[in-house]
Amino acid sequence: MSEATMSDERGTMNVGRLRLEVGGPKQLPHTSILRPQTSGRSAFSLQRLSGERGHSLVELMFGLGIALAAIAAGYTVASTSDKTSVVNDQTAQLQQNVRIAMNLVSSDIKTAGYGMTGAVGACGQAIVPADNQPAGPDSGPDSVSLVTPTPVGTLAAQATAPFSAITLGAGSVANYSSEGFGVGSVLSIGGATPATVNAVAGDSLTLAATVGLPVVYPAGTQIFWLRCVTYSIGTTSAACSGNAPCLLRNGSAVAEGIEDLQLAYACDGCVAAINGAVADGIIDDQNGTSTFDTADFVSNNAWGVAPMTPDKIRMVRITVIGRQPRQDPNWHGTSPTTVEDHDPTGDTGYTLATYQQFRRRILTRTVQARNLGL
Ligand SMILES: [Ca+2]
Ligand SMILES: [Ca+2]
Ligand SMILES: [Ca+2]
Ligand SMILES: [Ca+2]
Repeated sequence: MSEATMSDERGTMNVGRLRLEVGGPKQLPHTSILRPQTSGRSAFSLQRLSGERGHSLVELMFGLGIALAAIAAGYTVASTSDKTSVVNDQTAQLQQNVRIAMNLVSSDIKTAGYGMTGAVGACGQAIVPADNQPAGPDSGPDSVSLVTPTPVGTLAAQATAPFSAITLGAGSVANYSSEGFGVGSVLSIGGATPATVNAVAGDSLTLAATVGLPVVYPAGTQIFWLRCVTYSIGTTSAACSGNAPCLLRNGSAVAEGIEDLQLAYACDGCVAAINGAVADGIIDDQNGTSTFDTADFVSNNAWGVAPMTPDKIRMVRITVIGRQPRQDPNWHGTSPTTVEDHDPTGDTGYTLATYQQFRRRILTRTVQARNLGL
């Protein structure tokens, strides 16, 4: 404090004196003190000049010091501000990535199935869980496969049962053929009637079976293509087409910076001791509390042994963990968080120091599967 005060005082004094020097004699007022008197004038000038010459270097150095200090302070503020700005941008991006991933997975789970009446591609059921390690604690992310509807077009003309062919709007088939739409594709007509494509000619589709129900679908009815999609986590830059990790949907990166996906399932009719494993519209009470709570979601199971099979799933608890793409050596984040049956400290290559240098966001959402058809 005392040093600062001294500096301030010296600065004020010196600044004043510097001004006197810079202003020069021609700016000085014609006061009686400075008014020239032949001999006195030269004495005054010599005295002033000699005095000023001695101080001006010190003053200059001091002034320079103040200027440098001011510049350094300004640089420090600007540099800190830049770093804060970068961190804020990355945090906002992280939030957005986690939300994108959650919205994709949760919306597909909500519509999983969509009136399917048999296997769709690799999906034997509307939801096919794939816990990382079904027999015990996980050492990585889960994946899940789902039957999802893609609207591919609308009926070009009314279809009145019985019918075994439909025609879509011009260009509909061409729009999706590159994605694999064609012979063998499973359809849902108007979200109500299932069908399978047997032959394709332009936008006319021959169906594998005749729709015999007494139904009429007017022109403009939406036709959905049911596909089995798989969500998983990519861990290499090749898989993610850029920075790893990422969320993959059928092998294509759909959200950056997603490190973990964990899923737990609540089911009805999946416990032999509860209502004889018959679904009764009430989520089975896994922990015997007589209330529906978080422990009624099953996180560690193969879902391959009756009665705990995928067709009994009614709700899904989804957790998405995102992290910033780059490590921040100055950041020492929270301790590793166990999500569902995945404790990251058990992962291959885990070290606490590295783990803590990533900023993370965890988002959990519970969704109801509404369209389970089987
Ligand atoms: Ca798991
Ligand atoms: Ca497990
Ligand atoms: Ca039940
Ligand atoms: Ca319970």
